[in-house]
Amino acid sequence: MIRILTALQPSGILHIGNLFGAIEPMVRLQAEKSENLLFIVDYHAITVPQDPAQLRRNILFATATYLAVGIDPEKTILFQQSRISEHTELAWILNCLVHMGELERMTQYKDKARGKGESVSVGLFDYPVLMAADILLYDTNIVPVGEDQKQHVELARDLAERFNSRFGETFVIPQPQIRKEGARIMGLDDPEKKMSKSAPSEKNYISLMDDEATVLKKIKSAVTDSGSTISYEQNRPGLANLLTIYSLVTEKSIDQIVAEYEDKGYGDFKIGLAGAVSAYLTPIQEKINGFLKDERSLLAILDQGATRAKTIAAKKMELIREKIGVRL
Ligand code: ATP
Ligand code: LTN
Repeated sequence: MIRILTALQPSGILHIGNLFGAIEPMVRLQAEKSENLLFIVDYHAITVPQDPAQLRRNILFATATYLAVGIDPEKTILFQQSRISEHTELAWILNCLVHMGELERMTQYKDKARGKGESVSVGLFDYPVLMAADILLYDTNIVPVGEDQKQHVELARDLAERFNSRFGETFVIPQPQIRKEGARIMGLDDPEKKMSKSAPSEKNYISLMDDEATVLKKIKSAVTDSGSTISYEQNRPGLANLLTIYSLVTEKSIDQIVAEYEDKGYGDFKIGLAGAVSAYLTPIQEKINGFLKDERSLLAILDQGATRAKTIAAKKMELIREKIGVRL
């Protein structure tokens, strides 16, 4: 059986980039005959300071969001990373295989460490190793992620190969799966960089919880270019990004949307797009709020997911301990 796995940080704000790059592909994959795992990487989240009460709320919010967008906890093992201690245990073993240089090369680390000098946390540096453990522990075949995480999945592959050649066949070599459309939704205020919740301005992203007025305001202020016609071209990155979003929320092709706006300008296009985004988000928001009202059910779903994940992880960890020689 093919195993598909992905994870997201419980960072409070989830934006449409996260939704289309990472969560939606998981919803679609539920139709396949595979075993699917989706989890909330709370131990990755603490690589930057977190307020404990807020972190707790964010974990529940993330759970509610996955359910709201169509994750079915019967078809997908939905759980919290910190509940399965094997993740951090395997990370330690992989720490003893990974090279400093490999981690120093990681783009995300370089971006996040910038300006922090010597006070950058070891957790931030080690983040990709915990991620490799997340993936390898479950003999994962496919890892659907956004483009920015490809380098981390490649490290997981390298570590799996290194472990296998040193200790004998143990890990499956995982494949990253990057969706073509939506793999990289760009920032509204800066279409050269990916949409990101840690962007300096809120105008960078559309949060899943943004109301209609906010969506309209953000889209109206989105950077485009000095042209006036609506067309999809590489050298018009702002407009191309908006067209991609339009296509994702309506499931219409970009050509179809371009045809609809043939005789219209940016003003009409942006109003149309804002309406389409809100029409897409409103039912999701209602569902999220509904799930959040019933905390006990959310906790029960996470409990059930943890039990299922633990069974797989504990068995694999036994084999790993045996391979490295600590199991007597
Ligand atoms: P930050 O920018 O603060 O690091 P983020 O917004 O990139 O956070 P993550 O929690 O790092 O969010 O990513 C969660 C998932 O969403 C990952 O699989 C990532 O590849 C995907 N993702 C993030 N941003 C985008 C984007 N702009 N377009 C498509 N996918 C994205
Ligand atoms: N680093 C990823 C989250 C993540 C992940 C994983 C994704 C942690 N462990 C395992 C896929 C598989 C991120 O920030 N998006």
